[in-house]
Amino acid sequence: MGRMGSSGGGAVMVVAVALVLVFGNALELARSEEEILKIWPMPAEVRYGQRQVYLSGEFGVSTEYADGSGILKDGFNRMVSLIKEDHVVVEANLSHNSLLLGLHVLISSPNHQEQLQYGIDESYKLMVPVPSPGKPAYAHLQAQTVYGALHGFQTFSQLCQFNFKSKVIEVKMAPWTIIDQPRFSYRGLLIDTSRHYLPLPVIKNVIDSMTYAKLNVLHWHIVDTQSFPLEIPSYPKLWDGAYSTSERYTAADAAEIVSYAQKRGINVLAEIDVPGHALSWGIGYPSLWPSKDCQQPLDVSNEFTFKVIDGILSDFSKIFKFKFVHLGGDEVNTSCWTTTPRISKWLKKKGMNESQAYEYFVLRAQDIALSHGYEIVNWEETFVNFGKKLNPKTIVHNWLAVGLAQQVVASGLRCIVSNQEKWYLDHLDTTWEEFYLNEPLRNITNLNQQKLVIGGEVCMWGETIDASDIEQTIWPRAAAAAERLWTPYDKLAKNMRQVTGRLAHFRCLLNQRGVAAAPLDGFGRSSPRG
Ligand code: CP6
Repeated sequence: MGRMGSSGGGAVMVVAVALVLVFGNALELARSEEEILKIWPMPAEVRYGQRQVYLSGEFGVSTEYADGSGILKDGFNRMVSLIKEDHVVVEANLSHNSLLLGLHVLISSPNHQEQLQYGIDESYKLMVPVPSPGKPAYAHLQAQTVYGALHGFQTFSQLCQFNFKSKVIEVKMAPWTIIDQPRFSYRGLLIDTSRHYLPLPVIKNVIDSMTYAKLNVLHWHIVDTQSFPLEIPSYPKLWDGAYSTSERYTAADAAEIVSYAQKRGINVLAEIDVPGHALSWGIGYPSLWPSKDCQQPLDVSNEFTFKVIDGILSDFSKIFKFKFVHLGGDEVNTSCWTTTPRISKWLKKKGMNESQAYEYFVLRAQDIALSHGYEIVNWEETFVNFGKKLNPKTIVHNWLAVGLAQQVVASGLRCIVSNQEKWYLDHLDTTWEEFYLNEPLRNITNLNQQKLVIGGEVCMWGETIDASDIEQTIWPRAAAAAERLWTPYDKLAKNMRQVTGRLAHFRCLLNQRGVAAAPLDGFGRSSPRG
């Protein structure tokens, strides 16, 4: 409730009182609705009532779906433990009049073997009835795919709470009907394991926390200048570039991360950032460097460079099943190419200047990725420099200019929005409100062009964070972006006061689930609170 400030003249006061008498009730209702609907991100359509129902002690899942991979069952079990939050729950029984026996799940997709992939149907419909006294009933969840059902589980978990008096799990404001689907198909979070190694349990925790906010792509910026932690069987000396013998991922570890994420409805977008962010590759294979004292970008004149890229992407194709791979291409300073006599001679022979050589490199890397069945994501510099020469399957990843997406989609290419002023989590002074208000379709009015913006991504670059503080730097601000990417535009709260209460509640929920989300007013970890 807002407090009333001191009022000016008496007449103003009288009018104000009259207005409150006439409209006060309506305003009050509107506000309490926002306070009550503590679901994050806000679903597309929500209807609710005023009754209270309880989860039976035997609350279980029932379905006709042949859950061979166990995705549905495991998802349900994770949901139940999220709901219980480790409390000692007393089994609700028939003395609780409105008892929910379980959740009945209907998967309507004809293809039961549905693989997780970009663009799959993530919609769901959730109904929580009010059972009549003495006649327990089931809640119902319908989805086209198991991954839609997983989102439904997340929403259901947010309707439930532990009642500290009766010690049972209750759902208030039943009956509920929620019809939901994401606004954008690509809702990403970048992690960077080159600047700081992130242990596997940390990455798994990040994946779990993403599911709470319905994010669905983990962009794994695996290697960069600083270190090369991943085993590449085709070129086994590459991970000589790891920080240490233990700060590494085996190929099997990477496959395990992909499988862990997939089971939770999250695709993994693997990145190699070539040619400008690849110095660590040369620790094991020094011939990839222009020279011993000028070590990046990767040597454009050396066929071995492209052989190694081919080997990496060949190994990737066995592990990273997402249809996209990220080839970087940002921040390329070509001076090592011109100052190294061997390479400068090669450039002259080929009749290329530095910028043409950069283009040659990026396009050749694209061709290699295509040959392994991938579509390509590249950072925005490649679009700014080469425009329509990029393969038409390229997705341009915006990070610099606000408004770049408009130019990308006007040229017919697809775009992912991550502009650094708004969606860089390592910028500790960017507030959650700024994350929330960053609109991916800004100034894009043409419907066909809007469809080319496949979504957005918040970026947790690793230079200044590690396992000790990654969670509180990601959360709760990533959640603000997650609602922007999930909730229909016209349902997004325009009034930041209304959204604050809901996000504060979600942040508490993250804490209760063991995620070290920072307070809303503390933006990053170390920024002044204010
Ligand atoms: N590493 C790589 C980075 C960044 C980029 N690429 C980056 C640049 C500026 C800021 C934050 C991150 N650390 N490989 C740019 C896409 Cl402010």
